[in-house]
Amino acid sequence: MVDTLEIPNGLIDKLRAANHVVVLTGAGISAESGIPTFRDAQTGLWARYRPEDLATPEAFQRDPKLVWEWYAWRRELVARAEPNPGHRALVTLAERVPKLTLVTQNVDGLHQRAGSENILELHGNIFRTKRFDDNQIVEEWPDDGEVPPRCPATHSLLRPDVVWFGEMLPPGVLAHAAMAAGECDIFFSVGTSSLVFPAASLIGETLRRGGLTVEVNPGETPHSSAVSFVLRGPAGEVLPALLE
Ligand code: BV8
Repeated sequence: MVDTLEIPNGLIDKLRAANHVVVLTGAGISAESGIPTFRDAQTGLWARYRPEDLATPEAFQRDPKLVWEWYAWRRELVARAEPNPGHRALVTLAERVPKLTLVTQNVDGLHQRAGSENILELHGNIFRTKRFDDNQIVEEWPDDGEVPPRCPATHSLLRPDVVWFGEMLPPGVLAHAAMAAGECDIFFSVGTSSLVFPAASLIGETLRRGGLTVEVNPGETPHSSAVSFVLRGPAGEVLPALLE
């Protein structure tokens, strides 16, 4: 519990003095909304599936129905979930600091539903759908029972508008996130195992120039020994405590 985990005064003072704060979030910030993380051994999404079996273009070409239904199941799960105090604390933080750049690896849209704005979605959004052939977003398709559905105009198979392993991230979004990490006063890494690239390399843009870095995570990550502050607890408790 956070009350056994003191928020260092030095960090509170730095946060109050900060002009530009970057927050990078991962699946961990949605864990307290009931969304399984990717690597949580017990309930993790990967516990039942291996990433290369589902989150790759090859997997979709191999078994489009399996991949579509896995995302449909996750969309259902997320639609029933609610943003948690961790998401909401970031909305408040954006009101407190002159500039907050929120970068997320999550595709669940919970930051938007909490009220955050101008979110940099590095890996897309599970509620957007696009043509497999040419990546054009498609808003509607016939509910004719075909799985995956097809674009009514071109008949291309449809897929979620998320970045799969082996696919490039949206270039503009990644460049914006890297620029923010390169100039911010504080970089928060919240609820991410920091194992997936290039997202996991963003903190390096801050570390390299001796900027302040904070890890919010109940568990260790490859960055734990390098960051300025480690707040070893759940985001839903640690982030609100930062604002007290
Ligand atoms: C790319 C969207 C250029 C889809 C995701 C071989 C071939 C091709 C590429 C590679 C390769 N080898 C390596 C790569 C690069 C690859 C990669 O990084 N692989 C890893 C596995 C090594 N990256 C890519 O492919 C990227 N593209 O590089 O393109 C390229 C192209 C061709 C060839 C070479 C290079 C694309 C990566 C994006 C993949 N898409 N998501 C979907 O959602 O289905 S990744 C997905 O996994 C998430 O988006 C996220 O990024 C990642 C999961 O990480 P986390 O969010 O950190 O979640 P995780 O479960 O791991 O950790 C949760 C954490 O929360 C834990 O630390 C836990 O302790 C903590 N936690 C738990 N509870 C709480 C908490 N924290 C706070 N509070 C709590 N309550």
